[in-house]
Amino acid sequence: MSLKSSLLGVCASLALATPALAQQIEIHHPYARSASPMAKTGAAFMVIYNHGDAADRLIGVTSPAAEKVQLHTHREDDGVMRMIHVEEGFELPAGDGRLVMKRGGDHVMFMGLTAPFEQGDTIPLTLTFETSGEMTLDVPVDLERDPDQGHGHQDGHQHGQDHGHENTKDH
Ligand SMILES: [Cu+2]
Repeated sequence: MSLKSSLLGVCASLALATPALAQQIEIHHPYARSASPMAKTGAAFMVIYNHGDAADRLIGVTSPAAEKVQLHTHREDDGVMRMIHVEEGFELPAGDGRLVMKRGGDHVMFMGLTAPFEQGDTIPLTLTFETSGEMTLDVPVDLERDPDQGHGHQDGHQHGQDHGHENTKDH
C-alpha cells in the first residue's frame, strides 16, 4: 500500500467516525520501525495537525500489534537519553497546531510485539483524542528511513515543507 492510499484511508475512516470533525485532525507521514527482527519493541512516528479552532490532545494509543502501546518521549537525564511514558498525552494547539513525533523525541511505543515489524507491513494504530475521539490508521513499516529525514526540526518548521518529502517516500 502506498503512503498516499493509506492517508486516504485515514481521511475516510475519520469521516465515518466523526463527520463534524473530519477536517480538524490530519496525520502526515506515519511510519513504524523496530531496531531488529528480534526486537520485542517498536515505535511509530508521524506529524499530527490540528486544523480546528479549539485545542485538542492526543491522550491514548492502542494497537493489536503489541501487548502494550504507550505515548513516550525522550528526556535527557544526566547526559543519558531516557524514554518516558507520557500519561497525560501530547497537546495539539488550536489553529494548525502540530505535534511532531520523531526519532529521539515524542513517539508511539509498542511493547511486546505480537509479530516482528517487517518492511512493507502495515500496523493498525488507533489514536484517541480528547475532543476529536478515536482515529484508526494503517501505519506502514519503514525500517530504512533515515532518522533525520521526514520531519525536520520540531521548532520553526513550516507545514509546506513536510509535503516536500512525500514524493521521495512514496512507493
Ligand atoms: Cu519509547
